[in-house]
Amino acid sequence: MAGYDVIGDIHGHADALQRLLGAMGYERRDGVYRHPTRTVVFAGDFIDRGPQQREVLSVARPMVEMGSAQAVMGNHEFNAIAWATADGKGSHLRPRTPKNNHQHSVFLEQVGAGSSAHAEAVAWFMTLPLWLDLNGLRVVHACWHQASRKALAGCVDAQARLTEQGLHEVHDRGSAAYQAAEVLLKGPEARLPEGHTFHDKDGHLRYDVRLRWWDPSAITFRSAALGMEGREADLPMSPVPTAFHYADETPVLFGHYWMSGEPRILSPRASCLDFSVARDGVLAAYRWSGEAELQSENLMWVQPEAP
Ligand SMILES: [Mn+2]
Repeated sequence: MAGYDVIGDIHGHADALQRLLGAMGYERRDGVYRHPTRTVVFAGDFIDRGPQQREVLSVARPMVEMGSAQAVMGNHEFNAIAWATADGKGSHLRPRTPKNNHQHSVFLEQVGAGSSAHAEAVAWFMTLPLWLDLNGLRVVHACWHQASRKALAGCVDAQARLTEQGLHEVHDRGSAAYQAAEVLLKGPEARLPEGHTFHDKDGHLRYDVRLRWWDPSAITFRSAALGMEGREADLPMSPVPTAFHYADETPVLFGHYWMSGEPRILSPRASCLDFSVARDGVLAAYRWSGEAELQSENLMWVQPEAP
């Protein structure tokens, strides 16, 4: 049985990444971190914020190219590709609006917008699969969802990598492929029952909630909604759509959700590894060795700053 060390969202924290690799027994030889018996799987979101985004790519990319790691695409790699790709109608797949430019500015400054390093980074992001179905373990950035994977069948190759045409298709708002990519890379949402809304932490009126899809006990809007931060009572106790609930035997690991507190397993078959290294948290990994049920004792983590 292959051993996989799955690493959550890194967001430009290269020092933490290298300390985590070192703590797991990876050694850098000829510029590439390797382990005698184990393989890293990156859960996506290498970039977007954090002080060392280029350095993160210069650690992760050679590992993937030399076979000591695999990786899936995060929503921020997806957005970076779209920002850099012409839509054929005079704009870009991610339009260069002031808001989108601002969101992307830290990456663009560090990599140099339009530089060869920028082009190389985007080309590498395009090689990342949207999911990995390994032997006994699954990895995806935000949500494993069979119907969404099926809806993307015409947009990806046999390794689940977006094709050039698929990339354009997943940016066609309203298409099934667009929705499916949103679910896998950004996570599922559900529309509140008629007449219900809530205000998010920025005071914006919301009609949809993000779902705790990994928790089989999250069956009402109130228990399933993420990020309510104390405003759960605003939500109804009515049943939530359960189409996104993960009920498969094969364990799945993912990132994306900015969890806080000490890393822990959220559910024996589905658990998040993003413990917010870019927001006063830690960089976490799960060391998998074939078990069907995920165990908290297999988690490892490091602080963003060296002690
Ligand atoms: Mn993410």
